Amino acid sequence: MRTPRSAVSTASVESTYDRRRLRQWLAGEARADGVSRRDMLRLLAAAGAATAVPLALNTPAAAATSPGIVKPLPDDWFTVRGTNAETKFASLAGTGYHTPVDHFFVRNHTSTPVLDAADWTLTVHGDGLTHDRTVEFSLDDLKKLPAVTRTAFVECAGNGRSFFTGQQGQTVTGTAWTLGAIGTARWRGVRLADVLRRAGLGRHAVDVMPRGLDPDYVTADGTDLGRVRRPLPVSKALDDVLLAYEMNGEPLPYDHGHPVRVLVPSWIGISSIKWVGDIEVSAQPLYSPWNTDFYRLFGDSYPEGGSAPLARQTIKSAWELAWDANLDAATEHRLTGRSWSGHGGIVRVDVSTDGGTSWRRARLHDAPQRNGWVRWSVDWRAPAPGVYTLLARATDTTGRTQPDTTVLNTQGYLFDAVVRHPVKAV
Ligand SMILES: Nc1nc2c(c(=O)[nH]1)N[C@H]1C(S)=C(S)[C@@H](COP(=O)(O)O)O[C@H]1N2
Ligand SMILES: [Mo]
Repeated sequence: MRTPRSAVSTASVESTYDRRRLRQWLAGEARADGVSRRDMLRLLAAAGAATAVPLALNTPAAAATSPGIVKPLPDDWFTVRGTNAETKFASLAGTGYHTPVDHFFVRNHTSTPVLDAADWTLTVHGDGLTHDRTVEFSLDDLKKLPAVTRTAFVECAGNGRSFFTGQQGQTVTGTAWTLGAIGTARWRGVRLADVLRRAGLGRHAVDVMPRGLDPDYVTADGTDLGRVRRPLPVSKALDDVLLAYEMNGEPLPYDHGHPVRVLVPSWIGISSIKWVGDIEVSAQPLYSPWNTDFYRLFGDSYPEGGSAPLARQTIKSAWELAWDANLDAATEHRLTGRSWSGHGGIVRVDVSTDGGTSWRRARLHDAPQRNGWVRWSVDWRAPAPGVYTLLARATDTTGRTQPDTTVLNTQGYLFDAVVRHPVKAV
C-alpha cells in the first residue's frame, strides 16, 4: 500500500498556518470569539511574537452523575466516565472490523440532544462565501448530492490518557480514558467540499468552523464557552472530510450526531463535530477555545503557549482483554487485539507476553488501511500459573512505531507508548 503524504508535512503546515493565524489576530485580521485576550497573548508568546504571559489552563468540567447519553450502556461493554462512555476493549473480540453502534464510545462535552431530522437544517455562512451569503441545506438537500462511503475511526485526543498516571506516574487533567475512546465505522454522507462549493466557496476562504447543536459547554469554574466548535483549515475541509448521515448502514444514531455530523478522517475526535447546525466559512483565521486552550500540547517539553493545534491522531495498540483478565493456565489461548495510527496503515505488530523480554510478530488479519485499524492475534499458553504482562507495539506505513514512554503534556493528549497489560494465568 502506498504511504500517504507524510504526517510531518501536515503537522508543519498546521504550525506554519497557526503562526500566520496568530499574526493576523495581532493585526486585527483574525476572529477569536469566546477566547480570552490572555489566551491569545499566551499563544502569541509561544509563537515568539510577543513577551511571555503566565500560563493558565482551564480544566474541562468535572464528571456529571447522569451521562446524558441516549443509548443503553451495559456494564459489559462500557465504562461510564462523567458525561462520556468508554468502550471496553474486551467486548470488541469477535465483533468484526467495524465497531457496532451499540459498542461505540461516546464523548459528550454536555449531553446528547435528541434532534428531529425533518426539522434540521445546516446553515453555511460567513465572509469566506462569495457575496458573504447564507445558504441553508435540509437533510433532503444533502441526500441529493453524490453520496460517499468511507471507513474511518473516530478517536478522542485523550484516549489512553490514564496511562500517563498509571504507567508513568504523571499528573494530567481530563477524562481518565484507558484505550477505549476509539471506534471504527463505515460512514456515509456527502463531501464537505461539495457542500462548500454549492454554497459558493470564495477564493479567500481560509477556515471553516462547524458548530454543534448540543448545549453550551460550561467549564468547572463556571465559564460558558458557548457551543462546541473548532476551526478546520480549508485545505483539510476540501480534502477528505464528510458530512455523514449514516453510520454502519443506519441513520446516524442520536449519540453520534443525529442527523448529521462532520467526519474528519485520521484527525483527533474533536474535529468531527456532532449534531452540526452551522458552518462558518471565513476569510480570516478563526479561533475557539477548542484550538487555543484545548487540543494543543502544553508542558515543560513544549513552547510556553503550547504546540500548534493538534490535527492527526497518533499510533496505539490494545488487547481485547480485560485489565487483570484471568486466563486458564492449562490451555493455549488465541489472544487478539487491534492497532491503529492517524499517520498511515499498520504494517506490523510485535507482541511480548513476558513483560518485554522477548518479542514475536502477531498475525495481522487486515490489510493496512489508512484511517482504519488492523486486527491481530497471537497464540499463547502461560508457562506456569502467575501474573504476566502483555505488550503490543505497532508500526505504520510511515515507519512510525510506539515508544516506551510518551513525553508528558499537561492535558494528557496523544498517548502513544506501549501499554503494559497485566493478566493472570490461573
Ligand atoms: N457537538 C459536539 N461534537 C463533538 C463533541 C461534543 O461534545 N459536541 N465531542 C467531540 C469529541 S471530543 C470526540 S472524541 C468525538 C466523539 O465522537 P463519538 O461520541 O461519536 O464517539 O466527537 C466530537 N464531536
Ligand atoms: Mo475527544
